[in-house]
Amino acid sequence: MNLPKRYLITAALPYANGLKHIGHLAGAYLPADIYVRYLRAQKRDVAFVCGSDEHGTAIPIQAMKEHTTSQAIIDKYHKIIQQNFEDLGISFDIYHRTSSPLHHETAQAFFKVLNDAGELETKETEQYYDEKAGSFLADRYIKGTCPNCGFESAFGDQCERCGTALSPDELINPVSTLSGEPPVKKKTTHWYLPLNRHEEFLRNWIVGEHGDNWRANVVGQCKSWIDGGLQPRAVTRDLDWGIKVPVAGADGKVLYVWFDAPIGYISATRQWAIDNNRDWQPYWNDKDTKLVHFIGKDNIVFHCIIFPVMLKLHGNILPDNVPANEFLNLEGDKMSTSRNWKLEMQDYIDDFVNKENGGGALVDALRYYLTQIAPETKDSEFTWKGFQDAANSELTDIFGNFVNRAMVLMHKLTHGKVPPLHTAALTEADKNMLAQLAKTKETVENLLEQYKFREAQFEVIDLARIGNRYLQGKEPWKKVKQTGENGQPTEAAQQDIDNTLHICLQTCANLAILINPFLPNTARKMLHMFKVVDKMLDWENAGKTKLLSVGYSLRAPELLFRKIEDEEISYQLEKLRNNSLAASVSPENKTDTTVTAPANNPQPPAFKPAIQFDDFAKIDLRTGTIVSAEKVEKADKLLKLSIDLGSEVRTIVSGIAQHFKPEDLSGQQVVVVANLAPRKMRGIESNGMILMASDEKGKLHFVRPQNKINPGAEIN
Ligand code: B3M
Ligand code: ZN
Repeated sequence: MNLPKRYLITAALPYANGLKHIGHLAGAYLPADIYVRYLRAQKRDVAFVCGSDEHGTAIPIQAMKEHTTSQAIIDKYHKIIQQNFEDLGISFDIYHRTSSPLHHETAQAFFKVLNDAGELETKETEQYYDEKAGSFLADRYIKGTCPNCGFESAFGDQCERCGTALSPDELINPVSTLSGEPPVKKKTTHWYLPLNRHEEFLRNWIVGEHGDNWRANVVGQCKSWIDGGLQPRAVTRDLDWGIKVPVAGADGKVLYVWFDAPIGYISATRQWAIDNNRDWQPYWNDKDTKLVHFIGKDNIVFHCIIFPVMLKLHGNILPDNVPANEFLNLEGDKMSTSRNWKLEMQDYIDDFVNKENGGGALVDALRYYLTQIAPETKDSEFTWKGFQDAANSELTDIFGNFVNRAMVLMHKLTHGKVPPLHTAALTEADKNMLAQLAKTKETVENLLEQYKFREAQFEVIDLARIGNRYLQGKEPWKKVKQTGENGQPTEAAQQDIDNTLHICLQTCANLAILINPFLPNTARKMLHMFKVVDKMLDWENAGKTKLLSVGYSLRAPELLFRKIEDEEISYQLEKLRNNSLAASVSPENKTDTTVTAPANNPQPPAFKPAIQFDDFAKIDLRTGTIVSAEKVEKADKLLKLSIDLGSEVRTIVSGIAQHFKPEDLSGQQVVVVANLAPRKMRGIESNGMILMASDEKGKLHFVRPQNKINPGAEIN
């Protein structure tokens, strides 16, 4: 194999507009990290760059939602996301920001090179404009009725109800979300990247050069784009958030976020080089650099069509591969922020990592499962049960168990020391096991070089599985009973015990090296037990059979993993359902469905910020008695309740159908927030909210007076 001189590995820059979920992690960051850790163990020259994507309309839109500024949004999410990655062991060499001056400068210079060379076109078009707000409207800023499903709040780029991709012209009765007024059309000039001029180059490069070595889904998507005919693509926008177009007379215009974001890889590399006293240029200009973009499938066109054209025109190298992943679903459904059907990195860290001493084992458990189900060729699915099985049956019962048995037996049968190898006494099984080490190394290496992380990890676990089988077959615990006249094991028996444990321990050392790219915390823990230094993890050591020296005494074994309990899984499932229910009914109802942590996760949620008494006094809490209850049609979580509040009988819709049978409810006393503004749910007007508390299993209970009292009584 002809090795490149250096590697530049990028992972998609996450928008700093909200928390990122495990689908993002599994799609780009984790596979990139595994690959980079492998390259580093191979001592190859590698830079792993990433950072926040801080432009585009997504940012000001989030700022509107959170009633704050765009700057505050990017500052907030950049910090959280960066920390999340660090907590989960994603080992970027730099996590940069596209809001940095260095990036603005890099992106503007890039644009100028293309524009000065005549590689961009300008065109005047008509675009929606909000006269009241005095601003052009990005597609997302226009709402109207979806021509496809009739949903009244569809966005100008997409209907969130039926999923159809839209353009603002297709909306019926469009209004501006800035002022609520209907927008008008106004003329504006923009710069375009004429992709149509580069069709032949793209076809030759993607289909011709890489048709056989890139993933089929990537080549397929690109091919159908090119076959459909490429159009000039606008690379500027009328927007006040972004990188100013560096041309006279372009006031009020910024670079399109998808023009500047990939240049973020270059500016990140520049900043990394500055910080480390390196030269960034060869990483982007020298043909002997291997550039690999790790992304999710929704970013394929940008990384395989648009950015490569930009790079070619600018005189940079092109990516060698773009191993894009498909999507990760969650418990039978697509992950979605608006429907709150997701598992955020932050959630996993809060619930599993931060509560655990060090948390490394649980970081690795997540990394393990996400790689096991990596959507490399088709969409795949995260289920909590699957996570539990992966952690318990594979990590703990196979990998952890093998290492633990080898260590325990070594302490029992060979005085806590690495026993010698008696070559003359080697059995067929011993020889096969020793030969397996080199075989597994080669297989794992080949798979990693081809970005087949799921299979590569499988092979590592398989080595532990083979090790377990070997140890089981050799039965050193029985051999120790083959004693001679002195009561000690016979020489033959002791030699066989020595050989078995020697080979098992060398297998453990190999496992540490091979698992290191995937589960770095586990590898480190193993080093500690073996009392060896980091250097042992160098990839060139894999396959070797003399990694732990004979006579060397090793530490007592520590468990590498812990089992995931059933309660932890049911808690997560309940939390997922309740969060999505809260999103599907109303924000106010969130308190109806808060789940508290299970007993072995005893942290209740943090307290909300202090309020003044006057704030509290605004809430009108009353006792009520349920008169009747019925299920709401086509909503398996909602009940429609009639509640006697003394002076009137109210209708309240509550998300409690999975906790109570309607027929059990009449006569029950509850506490009602009586002055909550009415809200329609599934066409029924709900007038108030019932207070609930949830137990450690997530089951809901009514909060009510100690003894039954008159309905309508005030609660202070
Ligand atoms: N921020 C979209 C995304 O997070 C975008 C990626 C940019 S990579 C240069 O999916
Ligand atoms: Zn629709």
